[in-house]
Amino acid sequence: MYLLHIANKNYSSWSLRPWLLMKELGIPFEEQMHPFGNHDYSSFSPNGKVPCLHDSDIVVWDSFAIVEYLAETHKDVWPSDVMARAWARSAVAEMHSGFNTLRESCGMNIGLRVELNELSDKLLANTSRLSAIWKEGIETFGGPFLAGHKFTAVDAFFAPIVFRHQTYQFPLGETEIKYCNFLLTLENMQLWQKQALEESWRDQSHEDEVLAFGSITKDYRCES
Ligand SMILES: N[C@@H](CCC(=O)N[C@@H](CS)C(=O)NCC(=O)O)C(=O)O
Repeated sequence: MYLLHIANKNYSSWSLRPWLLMKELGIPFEEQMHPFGNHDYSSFSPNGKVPCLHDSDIVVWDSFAIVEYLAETHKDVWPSDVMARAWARSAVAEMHSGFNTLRESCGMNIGLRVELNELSDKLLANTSRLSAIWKEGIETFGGPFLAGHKFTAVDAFFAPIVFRHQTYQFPLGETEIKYCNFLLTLENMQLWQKQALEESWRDQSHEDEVLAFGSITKDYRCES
């Protein structure tokens, strides 16, 4: 049985990716939660970060590597169509190595609703590129998922952005907002969100990150 090490569901965008992918594809796994601030991740993860997947004595760290490891034995990780697969891999790679302003100024904090202090040019450049990728995927491959009619790794990689959009409401087009609303209806997105809201841990650095870029208008989390 796979063992997936993750951190707080409220904050850990990287943890969400493999968790959601495995849930959506029906790949059985156990999860182990390590709240930020209380644990030394290097005891189970070579780079001291989550997510980290253990499969017997094989250890795979980094969300992209985990997805590729799973793809070796699970054919539905990537789209079956060669063109959709090439597009999905490119979009995942771009997400994994880019969108720095969006990540920094709109950190994942699922329980909050936040009014951003400003929509900087750099943030708008990120959101407009995001819109272009999503629109292209949905229009080219027919939706409702980014690379066609099935949930694949590319949806898992952008799922944290869906939660970020729910929190910060940065500008997106009609097609992209429809995609966000659709992804939020998935049972496993709802399960992750429910568990995130039930967490009582707070990590000050993640809380401070939000306050550096905006003001909190609502907090749906249970009491800390
Ligand atoms: N590129 C890595 C990033 C992993 C990462 O930054 N994880 C964060 C949590 S979301 C972490 O473990 N932070 C703890 C630390 O840096 O000490 C991936 O895709 O898995």
